[in-house]
Amino acid sequence: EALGPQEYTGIRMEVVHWSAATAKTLDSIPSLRGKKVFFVAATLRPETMYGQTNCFVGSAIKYGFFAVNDSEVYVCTLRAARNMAFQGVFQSKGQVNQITEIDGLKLVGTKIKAPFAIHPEVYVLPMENVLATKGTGVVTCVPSDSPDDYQTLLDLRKKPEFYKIDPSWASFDPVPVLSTPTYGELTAPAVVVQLKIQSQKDTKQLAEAKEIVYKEGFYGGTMVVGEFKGSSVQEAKPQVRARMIEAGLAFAYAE
Ligand code: A2H
Repeated sequence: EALGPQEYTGIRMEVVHWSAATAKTLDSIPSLRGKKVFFVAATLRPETMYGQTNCFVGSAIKYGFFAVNDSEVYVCTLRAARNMAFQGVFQSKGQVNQITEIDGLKLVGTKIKAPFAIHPEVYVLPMENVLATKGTGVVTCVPSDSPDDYQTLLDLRKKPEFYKIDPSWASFDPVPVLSTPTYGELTAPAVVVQLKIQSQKDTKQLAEAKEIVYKEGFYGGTMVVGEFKGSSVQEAKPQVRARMIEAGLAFAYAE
């Protein structure tokens, strides 16, 4: 774990269409009518957002709906909302205004916008290793550059009934975002194969894969998409982050 504060980027992923289970629950909450609702994903890799294929939540995690101002609502853990309140993210300074709470499992199947992504709208899916104690409890899935994300996507495709998902929700393929000297354009899938990882339960090998992929990408990677195509990942990272924030698609979030 890092010693200093982690500087995340909070990605605002607007809901396009609710899962049936959530739509039913939200129907009875008049204060949500006409509001824009956003899942907020916390990422350390804003430059990879071009490659989102899904968004992950933890099935057993509780998610709150928090009023940002008169027109917007954020979906994340209560823990993250408290941090956001301290960081001035909400209009009601320092205060958390929770409208309702819902189980992660029910959110699965919701369709949301994926800012900057080649796939502009993606689905919310379950991931077993989402921690309630880190970030917002919402994770963007970037299978090209995150071994955890890639393996989870493979698991979901292999066993859609077990995970209670419609196979079409996991049908977007990894999108090349950056090229690395050793592995080419799909670094995470290559390393998952190299380390013979079989499932998202292989947490030890996945931690090793994450280390390899991160080092390759951050120190040797070159962007292959977006405004900073051709730039090194190190150069692109703060610039993509700034662009997303300028466009109102993201905000700074630390913990
Ligand atoms: B990263 P750190 Cl492409 N539970 O974003 C589990 N994982 C979480 C999480 C939670 N509650 N909240 C955030 N994360 C993930 C992109 C990415 C990330 C890529 C490559 C590596 C990578 C797309 N997923 O992270 O423990 C998020 O995934 C590798 C470290 O604070 C976030 O950044 O270092 C990262 O873990 C934060 O983990």
